[in-house]
Amino acid sequence: MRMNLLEECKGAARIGISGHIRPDGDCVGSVLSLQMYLRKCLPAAKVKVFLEKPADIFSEIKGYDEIDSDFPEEEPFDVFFVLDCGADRIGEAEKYFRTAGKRINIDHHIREAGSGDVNCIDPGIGSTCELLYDLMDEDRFDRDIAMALYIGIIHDTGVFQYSNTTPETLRKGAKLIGYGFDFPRLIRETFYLKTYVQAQVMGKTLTESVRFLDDRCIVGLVDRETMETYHVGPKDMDGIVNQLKNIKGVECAVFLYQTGEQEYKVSLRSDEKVNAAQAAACFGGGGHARAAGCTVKGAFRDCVDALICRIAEQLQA
Ligand SMILES: [Mn+2]
Repeated sequence: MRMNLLEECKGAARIGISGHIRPDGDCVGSVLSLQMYLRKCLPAAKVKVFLEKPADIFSEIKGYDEIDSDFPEEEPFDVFFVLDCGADRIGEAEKYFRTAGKRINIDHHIREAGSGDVNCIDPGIGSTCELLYDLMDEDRFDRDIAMALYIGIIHDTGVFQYSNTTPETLRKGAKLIGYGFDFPRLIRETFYLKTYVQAQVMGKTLTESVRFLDDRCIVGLVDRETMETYHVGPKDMDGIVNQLKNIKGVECAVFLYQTGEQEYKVSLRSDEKVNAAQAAACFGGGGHARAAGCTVKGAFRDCVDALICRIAEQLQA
């Protein structure tokens, strides 16, 4: 299960790194911390990150400006890393993965198998950054690496709030803030701060939300019209599902935004009773027990009915 990062990269002259489309804090933190770590430990190797352009709230992480989001043609890489997902979610970077000499997959999502030649998949760990922390040598950490790992950990644990936070997670967090970056500001600016329109869309979604199953399940929607009126995209809707979940009595929150005429992207958040990953898997999605996602197709009412039906089965079990 555990691998030796530097051993796996031994002799490699060209190393590529990628993560999932719509990169979140854990994805950006993990690809950039790995880039910094490999450059530091293997100075002879050329290390490069290929990733869909992340939100600019992450621009303070070292290496952000060097991220390649154009996916130019490149010679095959000796080693190619896929972090925080499988090779099916890396978008255009898949072409590098396919041709690489050695493929390495590091992830913490619930999956049947890794997609690499070497895999380190641990769904028992709260974030890919926490998993990378274990794979890296603490003695090689510096302020920039520590900050990148910290951002990933806070984003995937909801700032040490979700049940995926363990005593180990907190010990690692404690060690990381010892490097002296301004963590209260990072938490506020990358996790909590919203633009005015983001707050407006969240408010509108909460106001128009509907509860089902004796108010234990709540559904919120942002349709295309709203996205056009407010000029918001998927990145602007982060956090809405958590806000729905924070309503008293709600055991499962369902947030949908429209991606096509009859297509919706779904995020699920749940308490112990509902396994969100299991519900999402019914629609070809996945994730974690308490937080998962999928895409549903059809008329909105039918999509909601189907989702509620899966959740009801679990709530009533
Ligand atoms: Mn993650």
